[in-house]
Amino acid sequence: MTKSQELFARAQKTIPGGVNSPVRAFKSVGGTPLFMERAKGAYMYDADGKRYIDYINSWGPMILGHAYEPVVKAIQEKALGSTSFGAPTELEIEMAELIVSMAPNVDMVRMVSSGTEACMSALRLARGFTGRNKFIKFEGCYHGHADAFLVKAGSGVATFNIQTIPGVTAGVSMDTLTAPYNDLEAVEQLVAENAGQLAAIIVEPVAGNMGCIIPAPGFLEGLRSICDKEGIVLIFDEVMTGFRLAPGGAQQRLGVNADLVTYGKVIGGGMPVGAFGGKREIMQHISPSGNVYQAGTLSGNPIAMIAGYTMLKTLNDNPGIYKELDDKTEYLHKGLDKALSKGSTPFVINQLGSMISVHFSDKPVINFASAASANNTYFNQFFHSLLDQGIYLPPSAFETWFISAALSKEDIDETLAAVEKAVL
Ligand code: HOZ
Repeated sequence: MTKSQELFARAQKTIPGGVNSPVRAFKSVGGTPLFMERAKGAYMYDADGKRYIDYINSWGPMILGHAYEPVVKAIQEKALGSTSFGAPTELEIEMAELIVSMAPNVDMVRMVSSGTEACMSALRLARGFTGRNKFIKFEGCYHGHADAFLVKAGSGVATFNIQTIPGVTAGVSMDTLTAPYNDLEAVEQLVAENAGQLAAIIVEPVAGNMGCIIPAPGFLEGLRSICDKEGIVLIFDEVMTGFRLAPGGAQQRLGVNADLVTYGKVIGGGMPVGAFGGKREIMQHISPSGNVYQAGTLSGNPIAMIAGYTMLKTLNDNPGIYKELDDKTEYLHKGLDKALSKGSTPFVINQLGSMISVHFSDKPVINFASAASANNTYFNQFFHSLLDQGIYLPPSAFETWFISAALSKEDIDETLAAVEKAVL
């Protein structure tokens, strides 16, 4: 029995399913989740001491690799001055100023403790601002686990194929309208059928919770113009793309601005941090300057702030990192193309910047339906073969692989050699 197997058996006695977030449980790919002990740079080491090249990177935050020294040192120093005040600090202003300077079209920002909170609060704000209740989300997009978003959601909900979520009331979900990703016509139809009732359209500008799915040319621009015409708040969920695709996230990289943007993952440097921000005229409706209530004891927590600030400052001061990340991911993309072509199973590689994923499908993967119809049983075999060879991919075809700056060309070559073995 491995140490991970022992730990998993023990964990299941006191933690539901043995994990604190469902996708980690390996339930869809089968087998025992690996319990991690430590990580440095591009590598994670499990409880049995085995090394893995990491393509999850904590589901996105570790863009500079694990235990990035300046972040670790900043946390250590900050902790000496107390781990929480529940009162404002200058560091929070510095963080807000840095975010506003990096993100296009963000005049004001509110810090929270997770991407879920960020999306939940942005939706409440859009509703409070417009005085409307309904909103549109896209099938297979995941905006955290607040009730209103758990309708045709991606990530774990898609991985476990949960159609109806007990505890999410019909009353809450009836205001959630859904359209297929990349389908502007479906959005236009919903908007026409619900004229004057839509508070928001929320979208992952590059979808990352059904594998990686790229917005079709004109899709985001189309959403922008529908929202402008109808007075609907356009929310970009940049929890995955924010500060990853460019210093100014997907808004900057793809050249489309949202009215509100939500952040998580990279913004916390590995600590529990989220944020939502946007135009001043909307943001000032948040309490206490307005009446849309939103709060958090640990919001703006000093340790979380210093980790996130140090990470963002590094990215802001070294924009060359983005080119490096893109080049590495392109190299991986080309190599995967070559290695997977040696096998007989058709595949699709979707990539934008340092987000990439593989679907085993013979047709383009452009939305949830095409992601779900891929050969996900084959993905599970592929996943396990790579895991045995020391390559740690997300344990689901409905997740994106995230590349870190710590990953070397040699690591990618090692990965590609493992991919060749996996498909032959
Ligand atoms: N929501 C994350 C994937 N999209 C999973 C987080 C986790 O299990 O740690």
